[in-house]
Amino acid sequence: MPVHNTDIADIFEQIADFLEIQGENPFRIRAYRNAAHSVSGLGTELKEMVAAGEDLTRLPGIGKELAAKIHEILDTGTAKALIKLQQRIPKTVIEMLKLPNLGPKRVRILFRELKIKNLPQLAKAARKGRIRALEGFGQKTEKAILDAIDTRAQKEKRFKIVTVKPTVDSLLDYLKKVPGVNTVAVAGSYRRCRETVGDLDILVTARQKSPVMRRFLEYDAIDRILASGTTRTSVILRSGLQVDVRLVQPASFGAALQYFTGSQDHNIAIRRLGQQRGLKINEYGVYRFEKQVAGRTEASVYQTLDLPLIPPELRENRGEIKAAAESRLPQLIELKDIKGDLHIHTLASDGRNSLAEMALAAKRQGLKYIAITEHSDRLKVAGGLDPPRLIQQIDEIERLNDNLKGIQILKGLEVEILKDGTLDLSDSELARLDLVVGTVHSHFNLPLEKQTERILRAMDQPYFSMLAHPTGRLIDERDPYQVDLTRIIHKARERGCFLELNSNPKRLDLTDIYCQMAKAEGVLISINSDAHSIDAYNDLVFGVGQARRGWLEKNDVLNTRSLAQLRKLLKQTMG
Ligand code: DGT
Ligand code: CA
Ligand code: CA
Repeated sequence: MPVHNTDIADIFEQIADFLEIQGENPFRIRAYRNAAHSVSGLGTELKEMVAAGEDLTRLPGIGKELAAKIHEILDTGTAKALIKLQQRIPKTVIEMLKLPNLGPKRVRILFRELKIKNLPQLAKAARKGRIRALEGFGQKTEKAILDAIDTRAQKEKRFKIVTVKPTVDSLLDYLKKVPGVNTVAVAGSYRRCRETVGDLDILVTARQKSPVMRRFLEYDAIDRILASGTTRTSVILRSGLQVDVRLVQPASFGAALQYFTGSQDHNIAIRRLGQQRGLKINEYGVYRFEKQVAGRTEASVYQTLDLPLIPPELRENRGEIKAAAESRLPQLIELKDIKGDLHIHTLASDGRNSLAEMALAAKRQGLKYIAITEHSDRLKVAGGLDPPRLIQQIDEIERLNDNLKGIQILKGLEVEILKDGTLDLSDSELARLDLVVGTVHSHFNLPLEKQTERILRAMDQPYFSMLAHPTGRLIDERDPYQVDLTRIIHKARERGCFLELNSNPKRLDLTDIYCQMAKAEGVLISINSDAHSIDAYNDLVFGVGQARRGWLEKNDVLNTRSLAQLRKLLKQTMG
């Protein structure tokens, strides 16, 4: 991983925090904080300055010792000084510093006197009334600490995109209908298609005297109002989701949309590019001296930097700005590019609709083909198919294919990858199928090496087309199992098989970074719904969103191919 200035600044800040909790010399602490400030404000990457042989001690706030630390961090990604401090004080102690009423001095007392190491322990001690007894605390502080922890917990709760989408749709619709409203747009992480969102950021333009802010306060799902003003209103909905609505001037709309779409890292990089050209970029516009030169549209903001509009899903400061400058932005995949769905269940295993219903619903969605992939024998809890039932289903699919127009059904199976990496059915049984989708549904707790070897072995079986939901994670419910996806991706390339991006909004693995990695290796991704009922096809949009965050283009995705092309590609994985 390349080390950026922000990483270095972050390490310096952490060192300062630790030193402060230890009660070290204030001058030393200040030196680290100054250095962090100086590093994060630099226009050039330190990495490049060092490569060019520049003397870092010429930078403000950087003496010999700190320059050496910068070299160390650039070389190793971390600083020994920080590691040493972390051994003495748990990292979670630092989190307590972020509460508004706790400075380093108080955190030091909590840690030393009550051995409190993290926020949950802090909350517990506060509830038991143990904190008020400490020197310099008192009952009022104790209560303030508890309140702060509660607010924080609320703030840190993130919402899956699928639970937020209906709210967004209904809220946008509601606001658009208010008299005088011209434009309503959602920004923030929602617009960037992140898999979860912390809160919603909505922007509105309206004619003067439009009652839009007042009407927003009457929206029926509101639980309480956090702030209400003429240009910004913040509320918490009954679901617990926070919504911020901002009323902006039309001349600033593009700048506000750019700013509030984020990500923050992307914005910082954009602002810095502006500074290099003598431009000030903020949520109101782009300014040269005091004169506004852009901001009515988002494109106009990027244009002042000679950049094309960068799709929101890419705005994570992961190379998108450089790609834009070099006219190498990807032509991101769109929902309409998806021609079929290669992971579908029916009543025969644990789905809720029949084969014919699933096929007809797919056709209504505009899909050209689907693959039926029931669970295999050993997944009894999900109605796994034994060989005779599989043959029965194959016959049924062939009969349906003869009668259906406009949609073709492929014969597949979601086969269990057993603990030793073999598959749940024999080669001769699998050979009858068009595709085999391998899955891990058991032994989630194997150590990294074992789990990886297990899956690699499965991928090496003669009949193996695709690895389903490659990490098994369920957002907020189950962590990914330990697996080395880099090796899995290499294997997929070597073997010519495919990886699934599972569109179920709880899953959405592959994640964006691994999509990018697979693309770089030339491994095709299949964006599947893993449908268990006809409405699950609607989830494909979430998979496409994640794929866009992973820079995927139409050509990087298996199920954008025509049926004939797809059959050819699948055949290569079978036998
Ligand atoms: P979330 O809500 O946690 O899922 O993530 P975002 O990205 O929606 O973050 P949020 O709601 O805190 O702020 C929306 C955008 O506004 C964020 O992506 C970038 C921009 N923004 C907010 N605060 C700052 C800031 O302090 N500096 C900069 N440069 N941008 C900011
Ligand atoms: Ca947000
Ligand atoms: Ca926000």
